[in-house]
Amino acid sequence: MISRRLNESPVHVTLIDPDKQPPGRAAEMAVQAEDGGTHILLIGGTTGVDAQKLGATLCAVKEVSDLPMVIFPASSTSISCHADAIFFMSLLNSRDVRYVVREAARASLELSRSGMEIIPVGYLVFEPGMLVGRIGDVDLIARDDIRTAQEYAKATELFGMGFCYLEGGSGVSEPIPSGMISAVREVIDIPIILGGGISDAAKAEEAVRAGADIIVTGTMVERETDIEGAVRDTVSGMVRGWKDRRTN
Ligand code: 1GP
Repeated sequence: MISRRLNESPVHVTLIDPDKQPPGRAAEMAVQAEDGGTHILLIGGTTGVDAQKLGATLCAVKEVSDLPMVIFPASSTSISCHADAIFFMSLLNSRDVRYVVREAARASLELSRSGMEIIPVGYLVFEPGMLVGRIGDVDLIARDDIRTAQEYAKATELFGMGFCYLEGGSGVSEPIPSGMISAVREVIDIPIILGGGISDAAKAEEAVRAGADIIVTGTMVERETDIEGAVRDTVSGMVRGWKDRRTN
């Protein structure tokens, strides 16, 4: 059960976007991330990922890695029988009802028949949001608007979603501030997934210390030549942050 793994802390997730490299390269990245100690592979991207591209990357990765593979869907067509699980997501602060619920509803019957593990995730996008902010027509949460973030996060929990995903936007220079993460942590008990701008161990450590349970890194893995080393350092930073959090 991937949800059970995600409920342990801290969990490092490597995001692989099938639109960014050919399947063979994605497989190499997965092996190096696995050797560095990542726990889960998240496969998907905001644009340019059709079912064929998604399936090809999942198949290539499956041949070389035993890590659980979770789909990070962009729409109702982001489904593949080659994955182990899928984030069943609602982009709660989108202005477009398609991203709040319509795409999820469209996928729901096929998903429930697929046998794939379905992981319900409330997805909240913060400034600057980057590509997902634009494509998702997001009413971005300001980085210092603690009240709005807490309200959305609490709604995520009250809706019964298992995970609250705080997204700063892929490729952003700085992750969501630690003060914002800890403010969200104060009002919910469900695990917090944090993504966007985690580019080194220190940032991962700070985010986990503040209250993130699961860290997603994408750009770091795309840019690094030593993926294994970068992931290993990031995981070590997360463990340090987690120990501090437990003792404070
Ligand atoms: C996925 O946004 C994250 O949610 C990934 O962000 O590419 O900045 O690691 P990075």
